[in-house]
Amino acid sequence: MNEWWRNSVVYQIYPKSFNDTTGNGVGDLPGIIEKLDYLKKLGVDVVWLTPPYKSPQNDNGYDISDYYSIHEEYGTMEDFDRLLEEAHKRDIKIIMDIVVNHTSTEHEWFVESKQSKDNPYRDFYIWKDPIDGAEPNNWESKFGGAAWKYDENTGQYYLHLFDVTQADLNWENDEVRKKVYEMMHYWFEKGVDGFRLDVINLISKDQDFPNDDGSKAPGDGRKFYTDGPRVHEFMQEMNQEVFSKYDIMTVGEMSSTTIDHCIKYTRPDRNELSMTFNFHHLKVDYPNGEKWALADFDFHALKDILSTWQVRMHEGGGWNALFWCNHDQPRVVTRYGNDQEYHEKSAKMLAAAIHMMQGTPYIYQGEEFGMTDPKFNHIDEYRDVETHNYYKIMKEKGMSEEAIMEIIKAKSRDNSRTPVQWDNSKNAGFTTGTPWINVADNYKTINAQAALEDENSIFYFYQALIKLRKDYEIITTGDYTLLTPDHDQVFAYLRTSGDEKLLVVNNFYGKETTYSYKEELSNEEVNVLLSNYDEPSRNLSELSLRPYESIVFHIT
Ligand code: TEU
Repeated sequence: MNEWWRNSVVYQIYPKSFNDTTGNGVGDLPGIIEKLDYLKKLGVDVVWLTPPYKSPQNDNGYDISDYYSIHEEYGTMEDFDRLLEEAHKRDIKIIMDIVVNHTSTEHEWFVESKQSKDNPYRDFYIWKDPIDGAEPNNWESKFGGAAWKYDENTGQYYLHLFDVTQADLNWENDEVRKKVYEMMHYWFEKGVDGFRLDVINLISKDQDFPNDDGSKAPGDGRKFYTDGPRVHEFMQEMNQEVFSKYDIMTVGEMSSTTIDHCIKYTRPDRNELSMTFNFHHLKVDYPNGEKWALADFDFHALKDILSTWQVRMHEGGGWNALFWCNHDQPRVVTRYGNDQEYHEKSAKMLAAAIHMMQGTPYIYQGEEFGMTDPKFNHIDEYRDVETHNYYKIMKEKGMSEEAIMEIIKAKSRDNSRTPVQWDNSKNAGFTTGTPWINVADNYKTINAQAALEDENSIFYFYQALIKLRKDYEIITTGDYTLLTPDHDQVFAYLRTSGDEKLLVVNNFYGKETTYSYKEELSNEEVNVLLSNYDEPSRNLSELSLRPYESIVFHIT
């Protein structure tokens, strides 16, 4: 099998916020075509498009009402075909985000399903009788509140693990699976190069639908459907029926998963997926596992989690997707870096820290020139359904407006959804109209054009990292060892392949520090491949590191 995706770099586009060519304030597909040369310059191999399908947009497209058409504000199917063609001309592949755990309640299957208990589509979704006049169990929606919604008309509840307008499909139903595979073929026959599969590890539910007694925190029901009973069987069937027939890549988004499961999902001989996203390294700033609360990130936990996944996935023959940012996460430079004094240094350091690991790196739009959280102060500036749900929940709990907004400012998914800052003109060059969500204030200084004009910019650092992956096979294949489990500031690791080594040293803080590479060095040649400062120290037995300094050494 040709596994081109192992040394590829993927760029994620959230179309709504990428580039608007019509002036309606919403990004569109022609806007993506306009920027393909920019992406080519950056050097990425693959573009991942978050869902561009027809949708009422309650969850910005993750609520699909028709898998076979393009959301009107984004353009037409002709625009999509042109995008695919223009991307391919430039040797850029396109992978589609596909959401098959649930559909919009406006999807025709659900519209039919809720008509009556004996409708042929009834069993496409998960309907249950009330128990003692209430919800069938105590599972919670990931966006807050109960995961069940009562339907007056038929007297039953339907399951929605996300928004109430996102009804979970019933994967036990053979007909559902058949329809999903049929739809997947449609996109592959068009020529798309792969899929990112939304929350794909949640599709198989424990058919007893038990109450969660909370004995294993969190008691929200997730243990009864996360990496559920038949999930690997379904993935193998999907692979057999669809993926195996094309030269494509697949990446599964895995909510609250484990390493053992991710090895199963991605070990080539099991024929499931190419790679998985997991989120454990992005929960080290969740106090007691709670997203909606504030804490500094736990640096030791971060090193430990990333390193454990590196080592165990490698040993188990699995494959990681590497990333700091996506459309659900705050911007990493604000979160684990410093978006003020050390904006440029910390953005570059974070980039090197993740890109030199084993796996396939993902860059989220704007990350390549250091976009930050917008730090909106008022709830009216936020658009995200999850943010608004939590605002209500925290209000009901009696939390002060000020305390709520401090949390939302740090945690809202809208942190990554503000328009891409292309230049310093009005609305950052994103739109000539009124953007659907405000542009961050710092667009006059942090923007793509300024980055392109400065040879020392974050953009060119990402470009260099992508190029290193092409030039040094060890980045794709080498073993991984964490060198500094106990250092309070330094995350240093070694990649090894035969006699060749890559030593990657990152100072994660705004204070100077030192690091000593303990290995004996005799005749080896030591070269600096990349650094975010001029003239980095080369004395490996006593490296002095400046604030957020990052150095990649090649030792042969
Ligand atoms: O996200 C799934 C998911 O579990 C999260 O990252 C989610 O945003 C988080 O739990 C909220 O705190 C995927 C998509 O990436 C996200 O945008 C969708 O809203 C969600 O699925 C539902 O389709």
